[in-house]
Amino acid sequence: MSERIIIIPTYNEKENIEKIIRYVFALPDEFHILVIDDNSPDGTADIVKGLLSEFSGKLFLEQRKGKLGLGTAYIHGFKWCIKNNYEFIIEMDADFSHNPDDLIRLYNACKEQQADVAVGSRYCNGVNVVNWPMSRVLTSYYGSMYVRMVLRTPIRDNTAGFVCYRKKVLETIDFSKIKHIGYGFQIEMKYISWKMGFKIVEVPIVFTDRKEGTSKMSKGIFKEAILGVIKLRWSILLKGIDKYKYKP
Ligand SMILES: Nc1nc2c(ncn2[C@@H]2O[C@H](COP(=O)(O)OP(=O)(O)OP(=O)(O)O)[C@@H](O)[C@H]2O)c(=O)[nH]1
Ligand SMILES: [Mg+2]
Repeated sequence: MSERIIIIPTYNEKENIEKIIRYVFALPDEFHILVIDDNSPDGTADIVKGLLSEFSGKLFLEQRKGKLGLGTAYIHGFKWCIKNNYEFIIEMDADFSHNPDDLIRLYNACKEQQADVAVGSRYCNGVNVVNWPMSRVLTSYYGSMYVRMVLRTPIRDNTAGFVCYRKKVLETIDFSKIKHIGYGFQIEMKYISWKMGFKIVEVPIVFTDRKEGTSKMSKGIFKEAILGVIKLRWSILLKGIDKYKYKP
């Protein structure tokens, strides 16, 4: 039984999913993988199903009925990982933008530096993004600065999707209170963890644009984040962080 697991949400990732699964299982350190597929029309889930017996006991698949968004996919995965008693729960994209070789550094930041949340960060030392068009680099970089200003957090890469959480962080958060589904979800999770007093460490990573498959980013996801951070700040100022605490 591994104490660490990666959640990979997928929507139409047939070009990437088998490669990334094989890559992770070929790493010297053991990580389990949970794929959350939203009924991808390109048959991503069938590819995963074809690998389940080969990687029995360390590869898992959860299928949802349709495209319900990244945030709810992760929440579904978090609940599954808590139930199955994993101590370190890592978010990672399927498209190789996050280099699986960095997984161990995220894990070590939690295990050895006693972080509760380790964020794979593009903006620790300048900008570490490869192959993104300049417009997207600027949007992401200044977007993250905007979030820092509004929320007054020390976190540099607020929209990062390569993150390791200790189980106790996820057990403390009441997921029914998380409102965002896109980038806003990543911002909200980090902000709430920080406000609750958990220790957050940023680990520098290089983020590379996807080579295969297509982006699921949309203008709606972007707008949700812009307004969402202002609402989030106000909500916590007015109602306090306790509203986000899970009460069994
Ligand atoms: N289960 C599920 N996965 C999703 C959904 N939307 C995106 N994903 C997955 O979430 C990860 C991140 O999505 P991406 O499309 O790579 O988003 P991005 O990284 O902002 O954009 P690009 O890298 O430009 O494609 C990928 O593994 C997607 O397949 C969704 O609604 N449901
Ligand atoms: Mg991507």
